[in-house]
Formats: sequence, structure tokens, C-alpha cells
Amino acid sequence: MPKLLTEEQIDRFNTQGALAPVKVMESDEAFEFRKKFEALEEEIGAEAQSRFRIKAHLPFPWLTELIKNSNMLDAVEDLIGPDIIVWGSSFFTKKANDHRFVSWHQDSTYYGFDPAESVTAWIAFSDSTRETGCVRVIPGSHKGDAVMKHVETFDPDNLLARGQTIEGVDETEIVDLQLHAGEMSIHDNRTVHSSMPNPSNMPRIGYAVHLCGPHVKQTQFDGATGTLVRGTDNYGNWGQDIEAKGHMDPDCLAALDVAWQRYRDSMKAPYQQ
Ligand SMILES: O=C(O)CCC(=O)C(=O)O
Repeated sequence: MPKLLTEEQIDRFNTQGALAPVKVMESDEAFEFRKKFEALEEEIGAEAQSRFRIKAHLPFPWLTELIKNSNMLDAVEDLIGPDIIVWGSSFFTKKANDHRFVSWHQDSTYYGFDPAESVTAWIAFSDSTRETGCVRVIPGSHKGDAVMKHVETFDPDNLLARGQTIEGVDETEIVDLQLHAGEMSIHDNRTVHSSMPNPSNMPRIGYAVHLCGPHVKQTQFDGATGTLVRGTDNYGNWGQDIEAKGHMDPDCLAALDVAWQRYRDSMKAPYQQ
């Protein structure tokens, strides 16, 4: 018996490799998250996504709480089972009238997981629609190879660190993962996805939580860490991430830098051969 999703939603996820929308919180609660996010950008005088990467929750109690949100975890449990590790999280934001985009790519090519089983819960702090440049997917693409050929463009307008791009994607059957603030989409790490610029007058603010089962192993580097947010870890593949004692906890900021450097270095691996 699923905890939150319907059988139809579970089937859709298994068929398409993605699912939206799923309600995580009320829109007024999402607005509180948006205000905290905007206050953070004001405080650091830069985009949060330029400074807090791959484990963005680490230095912030409010995000550390969000990665344990029970609605999000109930839905994820319906898809991947009762034992769940959050191994990372990332901001994906576009300002109003923002020409930046995300090219077609597949997360699993760069994650280096064995088995290649991980999902992203992409939570909208503001509406993410066709007009604001929502995430879109190629349905069924998660059934292909876990490592696909990408070219790395390093295009500064691409929100991806290396501008990693799958060329020649057939766009005839795109599914747009449109969300109101407070809803999430979930996509499989093999699913080919992208997003367009945001020509609207509203920012599109997303916070992506990366989750897997404890049986999944990071093969590209030693010492991978995460947070067991539900169930039991019977495998020991993941060390424990430290938790913030307060806003911008200095130990967590240092751990974040180490994690990002390790992830960046490991991202080179798929094309070293
Ligand atoms: O937010 C976007 O536009 C892209 C998100 C993405 O690539 C991801 O969550 O893996």
C-alpha cells in the first residue's frame, strides 16, 4: 500500500522516468522558504547556487529540516523503498527575465553510482511553469543506458557546471514538469531532462534534493557521505554528513567545500578514458 502516491502516479513514474506535480507543502509555507532563500542571497550578495552546491542543505538548519519533509519522503518511499539516504541537494534558480537554461543531460552519467539508482525531488519555492522555464523530460529515456555521451560546452548561460549536453535529442515528446509553489517533481537519475530560459517577470526558484537507497555505492571516489532520512542502512556505503548547529555553521561550510571539490573532480571521470 503506497504511502502518498496513487498506483497511477507510480506507474507514470515507472513509465516516464518522472512525475509531477506532487504536493509537498502549502503555498504559504513555500513562500516562507522563498523568503528565506531570498534573504540568503541578500546576505551573501550573490546567487545561492553559485556558492552552495551539491550539498546545499549542509550549512542551513531550515534546509536540513526540508530534506526530511515527510510528504516528500512518503512519495520517494513509494518509488524507491523505505530506506532512504539524502546524499545531496542543489539550488536551480532563474531570475525574472533570465536567459540562462539547462541543456539536455542525464544525472547518472556524472553521479558514478552502482547501481545507477537515484532520484531527484525538485521542490518549487515559486511557480515553475512553461512560462518560467520549468524542468522538462524525455519520457522513457530512463530505460536507456546509465552513461550517455555528453559534450561539455562550458557555456556560461548553462546552469550546469560543465555545460554537459546530450546532442540530437528528439524533442517531439517532451513532458513539462509544471509546478505551483509548494509542489515537487521527481525524476529518475537516468531520465534525460533540461529547461528553457525564463522570459517571464517572475523568478523560478527550485531546490533539488538528491536521494537513493543505502545499497547504492559511489564508485568515483571514496568517503561518500549522506544523511539517512528514513529506515535503516544495512550496507555502510555512506558516511554520515554533519548537521548544522546554526545558520552558516563554519564546520558545515568547510565540509561543503570538500564535498563540492570531490564531486567536481569526479565529474571528469566519465570522459577520461
Ligand atoms: O532546474 C532545472 O532547470 C534543471 C534541474 C536539473 O537538472 C536537476 O534537478 O537535475
